[in-house]
Amino acid sequence: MSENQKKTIFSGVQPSGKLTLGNYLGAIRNFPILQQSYHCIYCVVDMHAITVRQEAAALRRATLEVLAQYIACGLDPEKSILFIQSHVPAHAELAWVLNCFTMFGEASRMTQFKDKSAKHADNINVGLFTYPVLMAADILLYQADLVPVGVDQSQHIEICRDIAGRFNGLYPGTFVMPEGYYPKAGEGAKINSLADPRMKMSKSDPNPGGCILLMDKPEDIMRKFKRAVTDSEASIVMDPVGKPGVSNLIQIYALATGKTIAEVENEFAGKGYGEFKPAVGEAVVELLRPIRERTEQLLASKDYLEQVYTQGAQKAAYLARKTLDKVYRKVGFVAR
Ligand code: ATP
Ligand code: LTN
Repeated sequence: MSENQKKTIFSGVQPSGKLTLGNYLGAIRNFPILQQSYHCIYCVVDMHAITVRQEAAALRRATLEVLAQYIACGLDPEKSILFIQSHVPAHAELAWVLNCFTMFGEASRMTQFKDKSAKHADNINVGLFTYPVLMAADILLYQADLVPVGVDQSQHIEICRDIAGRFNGLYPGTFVMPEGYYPKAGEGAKINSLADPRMKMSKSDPNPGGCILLMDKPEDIMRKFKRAVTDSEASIVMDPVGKPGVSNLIQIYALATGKTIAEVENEFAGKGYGEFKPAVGEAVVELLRPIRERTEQLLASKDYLEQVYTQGAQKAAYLARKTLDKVYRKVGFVAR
């Protein structure tokens, strides 16, 4: 495929804490696969992260850690544009314009807003409310065709498409209409908490036992899997409704080993949780070991990371500016 025919991919991850196995299996794992055949742009969305209170030093550390983990998970800064959202002012600038093309009612319907408002009842700020508009700006600035994310983000992709459609209706030909690119069911679409398998594994989960972090040490990973909540009926079969805990573990084991769900069920037919849980732990330890080691090396090379995010921001800013100029012209702002 020639360079000009390649489609554009955009995605982002918040540096709101330490990355989890859910972030990896649901989203980041797919990022490097796509960089061969698409123009890929991957962002660390620090401006989204401050919709929830963050400690400044921790946010700075987490931002560099997500960038390092992008590279450790296989993204190549020579092939993909890797950058930090707050380094490209066009994100905030386009978000303002799009705020004026987003209806209060449609933003009110976002389940993430409702969930986070309930979780942070003492800080229901306007940024949390307009979070999806900033996310729409991220995507539309780069005229992205595809957005690889976990299924929990599908409502945000839909509102982005609604905003783009409304804007294009008034000002034809402004934005490419993006599409979500989700893992299939059973292929990492939704990894659940080990402590409460009906809930999504989330980096902001207050219960650390439920969450495997990419930087967890092998002994911590083993302990968390051995304590994973399952059920009293010790059979290893996929049944997401009746046996959510075991089904979550089967999915994780299948993804970590490259086996199908049926192969996993066969492998453990007639065996109990005492054998299965440590096997899942070991598979995940091996999956994450190279990522953790590479991340540690990269975090020790601050100059290299700085070079990656500086060059990434330059390339991103050039592309973003082109779209922003077009939008400013269409809405009637006087050219600078
Ligand atoms: P937070 O807990 O701060 O809201 P998060 O853990 O949900 O964060 P994000 O930064 O919002 O993580 O998400 C990064 C990417 O990881 C998104 O594409 C999201 O869909 C995906 N993702 C997050 N958690 C999971 C999960 N448990 N299973 C599958 N994909 C997930
Ligand atoms: N809301 C996303 C993070 C995000 C994003 C984006 C993902 C912000 N901007 C643009 C894809 C494209 C999340 O994963 N929670």
